[in-house]
Amino acid sequence: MVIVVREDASADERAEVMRLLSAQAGGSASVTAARTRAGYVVCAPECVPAAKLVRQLTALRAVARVVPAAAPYPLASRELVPDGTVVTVGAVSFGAGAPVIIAGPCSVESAEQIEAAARAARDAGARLLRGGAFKPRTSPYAFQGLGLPGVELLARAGAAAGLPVVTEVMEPGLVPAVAELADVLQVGSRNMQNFPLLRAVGRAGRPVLLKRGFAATIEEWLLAAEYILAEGNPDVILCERGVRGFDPATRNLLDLACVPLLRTLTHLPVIVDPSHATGRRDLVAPMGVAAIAAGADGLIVEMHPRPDDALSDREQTIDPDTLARLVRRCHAVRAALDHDTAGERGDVPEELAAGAGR
Ligand SMILES: [Mn+2]
Repeated sequence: MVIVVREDASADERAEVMRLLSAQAGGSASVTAARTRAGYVVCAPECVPAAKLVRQLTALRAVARVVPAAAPYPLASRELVPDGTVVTVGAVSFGAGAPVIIAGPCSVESAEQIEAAARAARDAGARLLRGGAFKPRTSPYAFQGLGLPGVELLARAGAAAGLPVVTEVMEPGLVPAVAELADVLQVGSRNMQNFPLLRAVGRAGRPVLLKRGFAATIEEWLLAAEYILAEGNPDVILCERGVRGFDPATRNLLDLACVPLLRTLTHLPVIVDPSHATGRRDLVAPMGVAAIAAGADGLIVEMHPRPDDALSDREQTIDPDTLARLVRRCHAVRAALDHDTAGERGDVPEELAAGAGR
């Protein structure tokens, strides 16, 4: 369960809530406090919200609300923030309705390349620029990325094009340096359960894009998000990027069912990466559109000014024209869905109401 504490509660009053819950949890260290979207909360995942305990808690002046969140990830659970969380990056909002497309190359390769990619991404309608500088490559002999100088090139190219930037960080020790330059910190699929890294990005003061581990269950993924939230960082965006399947025809198996499922389990925004999920550039746009149709809040897509020259992941990298078409289609799909939802609310647009009788 989670207890939302009144903003004006004193330190003593907060301590009283902690004491009561710790006693219930058998003195367990699992009772923690964190600042969240719902306010200051005390989180006691092992406490059962029995009637007597709820009565004792609600009698305390400090307690604003008792949330009986039964999920093992109470801070990420939908119950805590029923309306959903909107994560804001500069002028861009994830989870506010309009799909947000993030685009850019797999890797930052040079100043010229990332600047051209930034302009192409902006002109195609993307709202954030991606680019990897620390690359978790399967082989130690594959291109490993430019490191911090690469993040600097990315930040400069993003600023010149007017786009915030997102990049992966792999080591807890590098989080502060990358957070100085990047607007969003990405935790990659291979690092989803790197717990020291999750704690470090939880303290970094930047929104975090948390990719799903390629063999992670939804619950493991949400528990990884919980690590970040428990450190006091409320700005987590989940990113489905495919899980390992049995068929090498596609690089991974894109789990689109997780998008509407997550909507019921968590208040966090969800985006989809159709590039790593499919591994094939001809599948990126169709599956990107499908992700928006499934209710995703956005996409992250690999795009390169000259895809065939890309130093990494060129098979799944689309060109600027394909990106522009994809962005247009995503907005068209979302508009069509919104139109239909208006019908569900009873306010059917006149031209459709007239047509419905025919
Ligand atoms: Mn890549």
